[in-house]
Amino acid sequence: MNAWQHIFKLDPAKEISDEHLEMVCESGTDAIIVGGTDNITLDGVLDLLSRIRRYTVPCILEISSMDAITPGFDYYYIPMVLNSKEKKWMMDIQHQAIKEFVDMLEYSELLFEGYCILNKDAKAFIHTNSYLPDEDDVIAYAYMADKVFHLPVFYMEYSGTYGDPVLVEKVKAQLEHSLLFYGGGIETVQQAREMKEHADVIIVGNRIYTDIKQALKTVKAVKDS
Ligand code: 1GP
Repeated sequence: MNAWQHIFKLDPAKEISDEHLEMVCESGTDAIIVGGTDNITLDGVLDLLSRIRRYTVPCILEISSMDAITPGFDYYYIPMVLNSKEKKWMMDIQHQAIKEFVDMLEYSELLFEGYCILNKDAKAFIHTNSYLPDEDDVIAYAYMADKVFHLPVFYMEYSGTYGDPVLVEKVKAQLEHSLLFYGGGIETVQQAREMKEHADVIIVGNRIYTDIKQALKTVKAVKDS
């Protein structure tokens, strides 16, 4: 997992044809994350899981709803939203999930992500009652993820909009141990390359649904760079 560079994120609440799903799974990406914010149901998650399982690509559930947790994934990513104004999204939901599901999930399959949501219009930002941190705030969160909480991943989440590569570079310089994940608004080969220059892993989501060909090109773009 430490050598991963590119991940596609599929939303169980969105439709994807078998043909496009095959393209995504066979694209050479390092893994597929199943995750989203709205209308996440167990049926939707199970349907996508069984369809992705036809392929060999590793499959991860990013847990956003306790009602949609199921065995069968290779890994489970659990966001801890550092810039939420409510402790619930940083600590309490995760605490509850561990209490309820600890027997079902192997510890080695779990990965806690220090999430920093940086697009104020993103559904996840609104849903988790987050505030928009300034640059110094973000860098301090990166420090906390890396050196206080020792989280394996610090995730700069711009979901739906393209972020600031200069800030991504500054955050990367702050991290000694945590991997830097960047996600949000990657639509072109150039954007994929620009963010991958500093982030360890880029995550491409929405582009799969708006222009599958461009989305697929982001894989080669980062693998060749
Ligand atoms: C969303 O970070 C991912 O959680 C990817 O964002 O959908 O904007 O590509 P996009």
